[in-house]
Amino acid sequence: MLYSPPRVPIESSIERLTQDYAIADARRTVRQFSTDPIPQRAIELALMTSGTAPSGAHRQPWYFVAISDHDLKKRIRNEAEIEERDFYERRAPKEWLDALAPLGTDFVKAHLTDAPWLIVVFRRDSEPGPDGTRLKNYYMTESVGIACGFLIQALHRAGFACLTHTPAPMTFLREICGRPPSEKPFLILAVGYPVEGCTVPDLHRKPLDEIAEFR
Ligand code: IYR
Repeated sequence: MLYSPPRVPIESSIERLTQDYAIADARRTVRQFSTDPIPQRAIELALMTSGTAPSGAHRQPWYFVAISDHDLKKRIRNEAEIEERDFYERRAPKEWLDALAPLGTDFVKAHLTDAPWLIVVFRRDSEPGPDGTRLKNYYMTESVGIACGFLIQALHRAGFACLTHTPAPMTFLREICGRPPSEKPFLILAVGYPVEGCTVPDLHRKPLDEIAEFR
């Protein structure tokens, strides 16, 4: 199939990239969410954008369970806090706890019930093939990671905040969401508006010359 999008004049490309960078640079991960609702249509549209990500052999190895039901969110919070308490109080090495100290995180995960939406992202190891066979997927982690990047940017551009949360282990999510063993929980994305008076750490982003070089 022919693909020939119109060529964008280079000055327009630079202008768009400059504007896009300013928008992206204004994004901050938020840990304190308002309970104000967001309509399902907004989440549907962001997920459609996420689903345009490139993937290994175009197998699209992602699946999203978007949850606004309070009881389900509460179950996820309860299970996550059990794991997180164990992490903070027993499993985490001192070096890791020191790295987290500036973020001020602990095992209490209020965002899991405050945020109007939790998007649980699953990584699919295989797809149904012909006659009951299974087709193996490829580069699942890379593909799902890219899809999550698309999703986070789409939500940010729409004016929503989010928090990527990866309780470990996350297997309880498969059961709560009723997903099959061929899917692995990848992350939980809490989505909403920052609570009034929300604060974020005063962070520094590495400048270009620390993250890239040109030869
Ligand atoms: N999953 C834990 C710990 C945690 C780990 C990293 I790396 C972070 O950037 C933030 C938290 C938690 O959610 O608290």
